[in-house]
Amino acid sequence: MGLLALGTPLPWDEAKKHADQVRDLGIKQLLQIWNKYRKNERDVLLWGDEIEYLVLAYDEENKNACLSLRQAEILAELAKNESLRKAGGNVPDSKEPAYTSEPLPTFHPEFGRFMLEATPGAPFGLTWKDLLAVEGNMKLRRTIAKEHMAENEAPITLPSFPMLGTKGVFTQPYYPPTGSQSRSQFIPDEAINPHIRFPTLAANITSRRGMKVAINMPVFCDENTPCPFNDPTIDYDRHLYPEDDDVRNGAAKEGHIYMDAMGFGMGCCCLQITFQAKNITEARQLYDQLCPLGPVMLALTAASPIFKGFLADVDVRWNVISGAVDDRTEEEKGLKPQKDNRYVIPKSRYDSVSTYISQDPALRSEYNDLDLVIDKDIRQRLVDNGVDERLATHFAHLFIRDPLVIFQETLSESPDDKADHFENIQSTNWQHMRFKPPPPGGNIGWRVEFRSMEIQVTDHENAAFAIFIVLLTRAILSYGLNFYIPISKVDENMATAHHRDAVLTKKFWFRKNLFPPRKPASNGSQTPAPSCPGTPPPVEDEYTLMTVDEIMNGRQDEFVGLIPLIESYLNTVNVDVVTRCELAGYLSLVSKRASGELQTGATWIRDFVRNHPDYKKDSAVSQSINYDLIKAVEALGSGQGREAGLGDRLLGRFG
Ligand code: GSH
Repeated sequence: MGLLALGTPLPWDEAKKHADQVRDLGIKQLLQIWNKYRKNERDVLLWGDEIEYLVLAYDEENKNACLSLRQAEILAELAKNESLRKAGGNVPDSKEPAYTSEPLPTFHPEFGRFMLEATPGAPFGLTWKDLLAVEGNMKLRRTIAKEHMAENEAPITLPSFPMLGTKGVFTQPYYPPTGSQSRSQFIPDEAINPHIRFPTLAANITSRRGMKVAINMPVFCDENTPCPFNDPTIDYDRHLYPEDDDVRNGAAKEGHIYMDAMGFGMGCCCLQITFQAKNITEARQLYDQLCPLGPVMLALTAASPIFKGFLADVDVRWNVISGAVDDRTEEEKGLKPQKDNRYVIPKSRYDSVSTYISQDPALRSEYNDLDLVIDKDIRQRLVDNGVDERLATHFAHLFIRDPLVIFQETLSESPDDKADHFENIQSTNWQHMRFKPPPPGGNIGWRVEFRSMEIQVTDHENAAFAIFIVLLTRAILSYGLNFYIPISKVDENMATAHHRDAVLTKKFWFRKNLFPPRKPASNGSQTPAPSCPGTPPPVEDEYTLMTVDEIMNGRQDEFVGLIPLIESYLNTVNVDVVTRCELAGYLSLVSKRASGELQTGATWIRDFVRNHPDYKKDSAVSQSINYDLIKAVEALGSGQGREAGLGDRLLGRFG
């Protein structure tokens, strides 16, 4: 989350009148960036991670683990200490230890007023020293966050808070579930970050789509779960807002956990990795090559089996967020004939990527096999101004969306040397990869963000997945690896990743041969090497269904596996023994998650609930189960409980 602009936000009825103007200014800004930075060259690949936390508040008297709504106060405390340190002063009356790592991590707000986000403070490089510093830096972030919280508060890294939206008390302080911004039956507006961007986003999504968001996740049917399952927490008789009619008009589906607010989605936490490439070409290559990995890594990092107090029949957060910010109208969803809207749009704003963008000859046109909805005028304008067709198409696709939050003041300011209008559309296209042009005026390059992974309970796991992705990018660039499959298959994989225990029970489309064709011998002979392709094989022959185990660990002689591939990359570079051992530990965690030797967070949490003495085998997660679960999650996150065997199945006995 970057800097949050301030101003007077327009309600949807006003904002929509300025949508074309914002798009126009946004493209103008994009073209300025393109002209200024497209030839940028840098040598160093930099990267950084973002960790999102839930802030807990325990009510020990009632044995209740709640969400603390003190985000603003905690951030203010953090900022106070940070600025004092930057000024070189001591922190008076502070129990703050002298941190040795510089620069210090930085903390940011997120959508939930119960969330924090932390970044390393400065990007990591690619030295082994930097790679090995990742886990320590993540631990430091957790420690610093904890030190700026009240005694009964703690940061935890869990993608979704199990009790969010339940009937009991799940926030501190408590607020009844009302509020004109979300109009939710379950989550009070007070649980949203009060910065005006967030309530406005929530309200304008509802206004734009013409009803509240409706998120239905399948319930996990246990022995005593009522069947058919009708979510018992829905109040069909509430008459506070016109949107209360939604449930009377069938918004809640049988057999599903029903959620009705943006907070259910954007209140979830993830682990994101951003890479700065050496130039735009490399950024486009990384964007494409990491794209097919998105769903696989979602399944492998699955850690969200509970929503609104019920065990779900899914393990991941993705579709909850997708539904939580789906601002499409009935017309755009193709449910009504087109009258007021311009397009039928197959996906939510938060969804999987729909088009590859690289200029790599390995990108066959058959891979971009979705019927992409684009703004043709915008594409033409970009092409007329020198942007190549592929990139122009990518942005023309993002720009089919309306800007959701427009600050009145920005409409009359000069758009030059800024990116606010461009970012208005770009950063509310929450796809599983993001291609990020350099912000004007700074020294940041072309970046790519990998966004699908779920946050993990411990920093060891978070570091393992971050390091895995970083090493994979190294292998991709150094071997020129090719992960392309038709992008429609990536969509299919995204749906597959949601299945309970997909990591062990499902198969994902994946490319069979990752290596580029061998180049003709450079001995002057004109005869191509035998493997040099003439006519490429049919695209369908290039990919097949594989388990996550096969993708990660390999399949006999047929498929090399990503971890052996990374290992062979490490064999080609100069790594000292100690570093190699440490890296092996991280890779081993990823490998064992894929093989099932270790559990995903989702399976571990599900087992914890199902084995709890208070669990009635009816899918319901009670306050007492939640309390014990959260205590265990917090203990693991802060490095405790291992000697008692807590988390062995998640991390391994000696992990
Ligand atoms: N927490 C989300 C997840 O689990 O995938 C990702 C974070 C996110 O997308 N946050 C929203 C946002 O707009 C908050 S409304 N972030 C800024 C951005 O995407 O540029």
